[in-house]
Amino acid sequence: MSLRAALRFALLGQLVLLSRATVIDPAALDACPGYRAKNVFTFGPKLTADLVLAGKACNVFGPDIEQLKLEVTYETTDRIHVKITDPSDARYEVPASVLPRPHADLLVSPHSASIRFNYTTSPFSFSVYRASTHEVLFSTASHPIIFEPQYLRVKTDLPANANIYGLGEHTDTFRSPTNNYTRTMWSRDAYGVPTGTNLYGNHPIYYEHRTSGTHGVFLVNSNGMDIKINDTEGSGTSLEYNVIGGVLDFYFLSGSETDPTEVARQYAEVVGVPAEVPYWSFGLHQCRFGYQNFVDVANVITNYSAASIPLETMWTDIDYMYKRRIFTVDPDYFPLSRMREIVDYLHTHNQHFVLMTDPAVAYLPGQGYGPFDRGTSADIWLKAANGSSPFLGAVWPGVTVFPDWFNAKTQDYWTNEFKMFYSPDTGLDIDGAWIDMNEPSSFCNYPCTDPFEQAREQDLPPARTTLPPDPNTPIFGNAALSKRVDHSHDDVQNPPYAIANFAGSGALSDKTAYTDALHANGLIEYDTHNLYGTMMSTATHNAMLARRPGQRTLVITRSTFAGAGTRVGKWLGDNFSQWDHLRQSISGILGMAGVYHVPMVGADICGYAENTTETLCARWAMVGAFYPFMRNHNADTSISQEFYRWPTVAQAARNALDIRYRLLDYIYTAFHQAHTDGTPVLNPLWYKFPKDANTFGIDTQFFFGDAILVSPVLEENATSVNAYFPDEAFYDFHDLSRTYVKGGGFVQLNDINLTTIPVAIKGGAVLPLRASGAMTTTELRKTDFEIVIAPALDGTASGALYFDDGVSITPATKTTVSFAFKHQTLTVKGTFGHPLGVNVARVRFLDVQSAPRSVKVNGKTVEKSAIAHDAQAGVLDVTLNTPFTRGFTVEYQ
Ligand SMILES: *[C@@H]1O[C@H](CO)[C@@H](O)[C@H](O)[C@H]1NC(C)=O
Ligand SMILES: *[C@@H]1O[C@H](CO)[C@@H](O)[C@H](O)[C@H]1NC(C)=O
Ligand SMILES: *[C@@H]1O[C@H](CO)[C@@H](O)[C@H](O)[C@H]1NC(C)=O
Ligand SMILES: *[C@@H]1O[C@H](CO)[C@@H](O)[C@H](O)[C@H]1NC(C)=O
Ligand SMILES: *[C@@H]1O[C@H](CO)[C@@H](O)[C@H](O)[C@H]1NC(C)=O
Ligand SMILES: *[C@@H]1O[C@H](CO)[C@@H](O)[C@H](O)[C@H]1NC(C)=O
Ligand SMILES: *[C@@H]1O[C@H](CO)[C@@H](O)[C@H](O)[C@H]1NC(C)=O
Ligand SMILES: *[C@@H]1O[C@H](CO)[C@@H](O)[C@H](O)[C@H]1NC(C)=O
Ligand SMILES: CC(=O)N[C@H]1CO[C@H](CO)[C@@H](O)[C@@H]1O
Repeated sequence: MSLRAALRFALLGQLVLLSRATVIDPAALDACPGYRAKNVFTFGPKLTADLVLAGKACNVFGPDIEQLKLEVTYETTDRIHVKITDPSDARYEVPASVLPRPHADLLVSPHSASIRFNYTTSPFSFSVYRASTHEVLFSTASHPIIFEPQYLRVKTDLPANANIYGLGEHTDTFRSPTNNYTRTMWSRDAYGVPTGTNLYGNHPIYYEHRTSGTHGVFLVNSNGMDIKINDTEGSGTSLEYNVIGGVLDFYFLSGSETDPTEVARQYAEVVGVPAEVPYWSFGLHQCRFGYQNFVDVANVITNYSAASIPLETMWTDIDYMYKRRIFTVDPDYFPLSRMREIVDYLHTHNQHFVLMTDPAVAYLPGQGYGPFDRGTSADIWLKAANGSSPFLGAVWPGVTVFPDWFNAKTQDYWTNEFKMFYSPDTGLDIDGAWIDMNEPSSFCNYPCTDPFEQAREQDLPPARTTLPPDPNTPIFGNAALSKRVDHSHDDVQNPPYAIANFAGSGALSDKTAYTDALHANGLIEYDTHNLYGTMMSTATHNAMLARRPGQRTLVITRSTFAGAGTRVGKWLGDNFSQWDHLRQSISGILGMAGVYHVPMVGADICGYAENTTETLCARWAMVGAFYPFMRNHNADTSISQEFYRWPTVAQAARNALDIRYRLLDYIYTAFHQAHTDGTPVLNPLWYKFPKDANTFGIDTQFFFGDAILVSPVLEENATSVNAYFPDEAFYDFHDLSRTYVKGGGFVQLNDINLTTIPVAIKGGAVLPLRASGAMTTTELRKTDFEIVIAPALDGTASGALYFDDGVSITPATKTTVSFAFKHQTLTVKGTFGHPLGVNVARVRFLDVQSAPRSVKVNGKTVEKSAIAHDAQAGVLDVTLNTPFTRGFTVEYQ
């Protein structure tokens, strides 16, 4: 959550911004000399070369580096690693401690690779093409590479109107705009700003889709950058990286010619598969900024239960803190003993509790504030440029220091603070952690020469008058780099190329830690800024793990970098209660869950800032039931928006939660699959219909899992939606009726009242659904299954179910079930290591036009009384009521 006053500054920033971002003439860059390749060696899967400046330096934003090193490695048959570095200088690279790289010991021959690297020597340019078709996927031809101390440029030509997805975090359409467009990567506490500006996190990966296939390009670089995508002339799109540091470190992923999700699995091989989260975390979460005291918090819990809306997890924002200092409770408003009562109450009712923790620690020397004192004696704060005192910012509690996640002692500090404050015995026994403000955000405007003054001006809790003690000299260096990066000749505050940072005045250090702030291992924020949130995520994940060893954690963060999903989930930040923010949330969750592998994601339901309305909140409650992470949250000055506040919203929430809970094991299974191999848990339509160009731009509908098509109403006052149905059978989730549009087409769905959301099952799916009505996920796990078979046009269907204890990282026992349907026979097979403990109540076959002559279960004809055929809906129900402890078959004739 952002400071209300921050809005004022953000708007000021907007006026100043455009003057700061660098505008360059593309023709001038193309006139640069580029490089010539020398000493090209190829041996097996590796190619190396020296790149020598090929003419008079153009020195656009600093001196061109004379000689570079090129290294190309075929790491798998589907992945090529291309790295261009300066051999004479230790330039910054994303440390492997933050983003571990895949092992590439099974090197492959270029001849067996599905994509290949090609190059020209003079001038040097390179391309990557698909081996089967020779189609060029990436090419720098006619766009010389520029490599300067603080400016790197690589540009590729792409087809006209290219379908590009990714390069988040962003608020644009899911398919990237291609016309005169700049995407900026620089983590920022973004509040109330227009679309198209830099946001909280950074994922420099894109997938490009063509009807001939889908591939991916990942630039491993955490420095600030502008990525320009331009199809102004309409003749072809260009994509240009303008990066202000680091090295060129690309992974090219071949994807596949037929299945777009293949590229997601290949990307997971590079950045890691998403973490599994606890079963309970798929339940409904309630939060707000502005709960006044513990009585308020308790009342929300009882009011949910009185309204029969299943509340799984209660959250509390920074309100609970004493003067907004982390690891404290306000003794008058949120006394520890009463908060412990609330946590106990939740736990005895199989419900859960989450609290917010920010990174910034109140700077309170000599005042007995333990978290500050312990961090000071451990000497783990991020340092000012001179390395001798902590870097100071101004955040919620006033003047603050920031933990330095690169300091090897910071994890112990953080783990210990979590252990003490969140102790089950003496503190608050949280079930999940919520981390915010980790861009890192500072309210101090640039130049932040006097954070004390700025804290006073911004009414942040009391300004301190005592001077900071000299901190101890750092006692170790985390050897992320062999040589310290030499930035002595660089202007790290105002680099010659100014990325289009939207924060405050646009200066890189505005509203955050200074770019010259120094880490324990010698790295500076100029290089590592975009990693801060992700490193805090790792430390928090580890601290939570230390509290409950062996158990999955739920950590929800605001700022992320590539790879964050291996440890944490994320919410989309401080949105507004506006219809377009409801719409944007779909593109946002598709990016996180479908491209970046941060699948535990959701937007603040009903909107964070401003006042929601009954209709917006009703529609949003229903869309939110299909976010993997479903949380209602709002701001302190907004009207209350718990779902029970309006009868319509309460009913909408009950209806949508009913669908969500029935599908909970289905989405849990999808998460397990994602954790296993990186298969996305949410899918844009084109992932499933890659040849249908109508689907490429659709981001108002999506697949929850791979078979539940959600087509919500997203316009104010609308009661209909023009939904696209690709060329396949679909079945309405509510009445199971079938829709088929030959070749695919739009269908206007009418009379969608405020408590209904259109949801359809894609033909080809077998769904293990739970019974409805559970008020907690614990209760849900005790309800029976019904198996729904929705045949594809070819008459077949398949599905899966994964089940375990729901909390262990490595469960002792697991159940894995597969469902296959063909020739009017459902075959269920599995290993039932973890007892489901419930029955299969019935099996429901869809698209059965006439009553069957007979139905057999495990080859034995069943009694007529166990069969019901609804000719109108085309549904055949077979009642089983047998324990779900082994496989079985059901066939009809
Ligand atoms: C490789 O590059 C050369 C030089 O541009 C070009 O002539 C050749 O066609 C390329 N090969 C493929 C398979 O694209
Ligand atoms: C490109 O966008 C910039 C900034 O939004 C604008 O000033 C410029 O006129 C646009 N140029 C073209 C060719 O559309
Ligand atoms: C896109 O190309 C046009 C025409 O060359 C140019 O004027 C504009 O500045 C470019 N936009 C960006 C964002 O680079
Ligand atoms: C809970 O419900 C009661 C009765 O409707 C209402 O007076 C109260 O304001 C509600 N409190 C909260 C925190 O929701
Ligand atoms: C180091 O820099 C900080 C912040 O600019 C400053 O407050 C401090 O006095 C400096 N310390 C020394 C020893 O120069
Ligand atoms: C929201 O509603 C409250 C209470 O009616 C009002 O005080 C506040 O100004 C409203 N906020 C906005 C942004 O309209
Ligand atoms: C929806 O209806 C309300 C009340 O008639 C009106 O004020 C509002 O402008 C309408 N919104 C849209 C987007 O048409
Ligand atoms: C809303 O529509 C659903 C589905 O058509 C229907 O079951 C329900 O009764 C309607 N609700 C109201 C309040 O009209
Ligand atoms: C500035 C900001 O945080 N915008 C967010 C508002 O919410 C939408 C989803 O509702 C996000 O996509 C935006 O990033």
